Amino acid sequence: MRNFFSPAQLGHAPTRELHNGGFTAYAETPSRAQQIAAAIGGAEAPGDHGMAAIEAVHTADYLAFLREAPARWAAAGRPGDAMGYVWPIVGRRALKLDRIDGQIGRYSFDASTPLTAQTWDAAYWSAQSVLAATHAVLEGDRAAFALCRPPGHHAGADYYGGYCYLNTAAIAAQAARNAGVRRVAILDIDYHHGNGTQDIFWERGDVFYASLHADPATDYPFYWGHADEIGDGEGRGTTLNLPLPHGTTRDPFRRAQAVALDAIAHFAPDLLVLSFGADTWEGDPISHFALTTADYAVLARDIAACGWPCVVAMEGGYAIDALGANVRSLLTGF
Ligand code: OKP
Ligand code: ZN
Repeated sequence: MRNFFSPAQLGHAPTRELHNGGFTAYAETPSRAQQIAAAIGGAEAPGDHGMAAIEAVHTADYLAFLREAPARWAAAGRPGDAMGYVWPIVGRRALKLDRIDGQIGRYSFDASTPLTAQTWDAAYWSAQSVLAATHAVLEGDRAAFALCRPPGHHAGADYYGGYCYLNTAAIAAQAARNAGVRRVAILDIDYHHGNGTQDIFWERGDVFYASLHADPATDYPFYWGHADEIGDGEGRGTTLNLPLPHGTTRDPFRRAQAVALDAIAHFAPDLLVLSFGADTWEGDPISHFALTTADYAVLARDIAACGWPCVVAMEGGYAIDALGANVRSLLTGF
């Protein structure tokens, strides 16, 4: 199985995040990607497919903001990483504000996702990695792995959050659609709900989104991922949320995944995008499921047995020392 990663993805290295009332060291570190690359025996550098596939998912004003915000933050005399501190509540007027803090509030949803001078390049190449994997699958490979970092599934069409800036799974799914693939399913097995992916395809009947995740009643991102969220309009019924309790082990996780795979089979996709997070692992420092390293191979075999061509996009996983082995286990299952 080919895998893709660009060293430019390592440049993004925020120093800290706001969490539970205080600043903590940033959990989504460059070393995550280095550990994975080493464990899977290296990765191919992706080619540059340019902006079109990114612009097919994200709005032009949001992309301009992402590229320009760090320089504007510095110009405002601020030290360190760009971070927000005020957000509009749902239903406020869509004001066009010039002040950098107002814009950060407009284009993000949390305080755990700073912008640095290297963020745009890293996110851009994370997207190029998933596009390279998508093209490998479109050209006939059964599966390909994109070592996406920063991750993507919390980023919406015009917002960032949850360590995510560009939604790599959505970029892959939309690129496949634009290349002529009729129906695409996204299965998200990261510990957290992929609110950005859900929002992007909320009213889309051609892209199915299914997610297994910690119950948003207890876990980030709180405001999305509840079982009654099923999509709307043409997308009504093409979103499936399966929240799971703390302590979830392999068998209940595997049963929930089987429910998702059944729903996806009923949808009959021509291609699958797997948003894979290893933060469901038993020792993850910010999560509360209890999967083992060997379990990932079992889950991957269940997915591969469905027979859909599959693009795997890396999402979370914060137990650095176990991350490589966990990703290797998943890829072995394919
Ligand atoms: C991103 B992905 C813990 C803060 C938790 C952010 C969670 C983002 C998860 N230091 N808040 O889905 O793995
Ligand atoms: Zn996660």
